[in-house]
Amino acid sequence: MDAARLPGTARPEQVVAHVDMDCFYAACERRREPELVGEPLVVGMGYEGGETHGAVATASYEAREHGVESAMAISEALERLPRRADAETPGSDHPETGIYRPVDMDYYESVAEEVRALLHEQSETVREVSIDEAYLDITDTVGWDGVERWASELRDSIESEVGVVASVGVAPTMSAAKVASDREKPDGQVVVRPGEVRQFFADLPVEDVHGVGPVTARELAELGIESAGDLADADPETLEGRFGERGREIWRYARGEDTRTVTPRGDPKSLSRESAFTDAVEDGEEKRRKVTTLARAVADRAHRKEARYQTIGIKVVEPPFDINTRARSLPGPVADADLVESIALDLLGEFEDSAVRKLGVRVSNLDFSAGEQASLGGFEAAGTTESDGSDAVTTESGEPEQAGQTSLTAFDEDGTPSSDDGGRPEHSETDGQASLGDFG
Ligand code: TTP
Ligand code: MG
Repeated sequence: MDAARLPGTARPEQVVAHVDMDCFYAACERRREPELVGEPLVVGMGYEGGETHGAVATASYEAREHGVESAMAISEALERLPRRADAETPGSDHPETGIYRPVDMDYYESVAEEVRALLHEQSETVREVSIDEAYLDITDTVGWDGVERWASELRDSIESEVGVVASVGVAPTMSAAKVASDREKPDGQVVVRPGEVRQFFADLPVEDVHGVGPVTARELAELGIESAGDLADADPETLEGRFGERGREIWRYARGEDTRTVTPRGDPKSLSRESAFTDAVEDGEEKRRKVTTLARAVADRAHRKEARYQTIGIKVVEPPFDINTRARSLPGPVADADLVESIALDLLGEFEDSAVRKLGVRVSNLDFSAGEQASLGGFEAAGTTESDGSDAVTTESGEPEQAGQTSLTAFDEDGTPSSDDGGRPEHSETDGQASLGDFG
């Protein structure tokens, strides 16, 4: 059967590539520290050298052989793969040891930026879905002929020019391309041609079907549906009865039908950075230091994206989950790192005596229209007015959000929920991956 001509396939001729870096954070660490190549390497979020708290952001493939995987507690990872230094102490009976590193999002983001630049040379239609993956519509730039060579050259250039390793999947639909990029990881590529999509899915576990998470997979298993092929052959009415409209949707995906086309994202609505303390902090100086660092990181991000901002805000999380946001709007859009810092610090003043477990800084009301820098005139006026307490500068969204209702990553308004990977925000401009939640 020719999957490309199934009803519901929008552009039969569409050629979609999905590019996903291999053990991305670990690959970044290896890029700047080549001695780590070939070693079992674990990158921990909320982890600090020598400690046992935090969670695994990613593990190198060597570390995965020891059962270490993303989102596992560092303490558990350490049981499976002891830290190198620990094992060197006399009496250790662990011959196999690994190296642990804390996350460094700024660095990974800069590496991701280099990869993105390279991808944008390949096609005008690139959709970034997370820090390390993107879809490319290569219908016009590559087509089906020679697509294997294209994928292989792309992987080579990512490796030689950026210094990280990518896997690539190419298929007529986005969902098949995504599954394909995962099939031969690491350092792999898989091409699924039109007409092969349904066969390609047939033997895969049902979790590989777009829109099927672990919960749905369990329910499907109860119906005797374990492979994508089983799902494709199931009665759509029965599925609809059980799962509603989504039942028919996953049935279609399992049959290789996917009408989505690769659409580049619009500009983000806000940019933010946030960071958690290991234990709640009361010390004013320490809080100010963190906010200063975050403010600089956000201003730098905005600068790289050529975005000006009219609103500057902070997020303060008090234990256990009290999320407070404060923001101040300026009379016009600006681009001034010092102003981000001084307003963020000023807003933090209200929390001078609070115990704080997480802090964030955000700029919003973004303006991408002007390539040139904002004139400082508007700024200084704003700054002055602000300290005068004039109406020209307003404080907004001063209401504390309800504890437990807002996820810690909700600070990022621009994150659209991902339909690609079980709810991880697709367009997170925030620090770190949302899936790991908080690791205070
Ligand atoms: P992934 O692409 O899912 O994982 P990966 O690149 O580490 O490994 P793979 O070779 O299987 O693609 O995620 C990209 C990065 O996102 C990953 O390097 C670290 C981060 N991440 C988290 O912080 N938490 C998570 O739970 C996951 C899955 C990823
Ligand atoms: Mg990856």
